[in-house]
Amino acid sequence: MISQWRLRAAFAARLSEMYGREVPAYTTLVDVSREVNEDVLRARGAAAERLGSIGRVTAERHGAIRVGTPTELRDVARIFGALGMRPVGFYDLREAAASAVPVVSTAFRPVDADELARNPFRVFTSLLTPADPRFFDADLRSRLETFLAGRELFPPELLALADRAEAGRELPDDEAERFLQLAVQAFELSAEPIDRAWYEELEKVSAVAADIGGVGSTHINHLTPRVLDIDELYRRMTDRSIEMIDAIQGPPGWEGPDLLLRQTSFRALAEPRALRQADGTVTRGALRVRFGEVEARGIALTPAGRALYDRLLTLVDSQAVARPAADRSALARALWAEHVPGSERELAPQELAYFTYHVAPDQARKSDQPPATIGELVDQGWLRAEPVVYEDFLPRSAAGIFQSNLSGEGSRHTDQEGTAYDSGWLSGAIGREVLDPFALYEHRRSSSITQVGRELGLDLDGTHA
Ligand code: OOG
Ligand code: NI
Repeated sequence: MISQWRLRAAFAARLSEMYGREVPAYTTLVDVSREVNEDVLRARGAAAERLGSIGRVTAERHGAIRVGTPTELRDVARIFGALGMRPVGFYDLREAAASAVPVVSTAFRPVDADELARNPFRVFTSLLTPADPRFFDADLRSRLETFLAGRELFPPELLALADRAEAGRELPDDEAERFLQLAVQAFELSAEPIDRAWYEELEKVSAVAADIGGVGSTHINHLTPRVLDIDELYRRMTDRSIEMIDAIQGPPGWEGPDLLLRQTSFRALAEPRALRQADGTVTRGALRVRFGEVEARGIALTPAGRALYDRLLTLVDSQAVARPAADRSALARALWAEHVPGSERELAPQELAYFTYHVAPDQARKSDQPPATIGELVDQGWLRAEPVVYEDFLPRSAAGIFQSNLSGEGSRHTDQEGTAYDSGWLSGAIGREVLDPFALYEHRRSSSITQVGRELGLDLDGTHA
């Protein structure tokens, strides 16, 4: 029998192997990431593993896929459900991007701390929004929906195996092997010719719409390794003459602890694709859709911490407008130094970031009687505070990643009212509850407090003070 987490780890590893064959520059990115991680581990020792063991970080990947209909999304949820991954978070990239990115998204990922520690594989999953009149008029919408309704992304055998794996939380060896083969195959780039006129009609509206609805299958769009020093990674990739996008998305590099998520990517590469012309002949063309991305993960922020992050982003925007000659990342670094507490010890009491608490060894205690609050228990050596890793995504960064890799801006009818979608709507479309990331982090924090309270025989109310 192969357990769910081993299926997940095997799927991530095989997808990585497949993607490396399809996009060789990805392999370079993985190699450079590994070198950077080894150097950071050597230089910083145990501190390098504060946000995850080197084993977890080395194997850690996120993928990105894009689908066209709620039915396709439900099938994706069954496949990831087999791997112990649940939809977490709602991202509206239609609002976050300046170019036309007509999708709403979630991320499938494990949610329990021990499952994340075993293998945190996650997939950013986007659903096309043909009903949004800012992008699609009634005629195009109807032809697009008809096209999408006529394709099958996942064979019934794959879905049946997925259901069995999810229900039993494991699969017999031979079925696991079949499941993995079919699942990886479903995300390979198809050799099927693309109808050129249809693809180009959609591309005028949005390159993302063409990538999703212009072809008869889906594919993995990128696979992202995790790196411990993304500034160093960026320099080393640039030294190897790999053209990176202009900036690292997310928080600036700074002296304080890593927070949330920093990401960057190399530009989408021209890949050979078969194109069917209007006269029926098939020619070889090239499309630039798939790219390589890398990320550094930091500590998860509370709603207050996240509000501070969002406010600082807006401040950077307005300062950059006022001073067009200034270096954007220098502006961001200065604002962070001014407004964000520079250590874990300060972030916790201000309740800006999530930590879990653990009883420290007896010899660490600096007092005979345990004090009454979490903050004092930590200060007096009774408890250790461990940062909770940010396991999710950032809409502005995701939009930036999408956008910097699009061939054109697309178009948008700004006089039209956008169709409103939210997490509840997406839950209905998937037929599974889209979980709230803050609630998951808060649950980890509060259950660790309940646990240490029990171990020390104290009645802790859960607040830091
Ligand atoms: C997804 C882009 C967003 C991330 O890491 O923020 C993303 C896509 O290109 O389909 O992957
Ligand atoms: Ni990504």
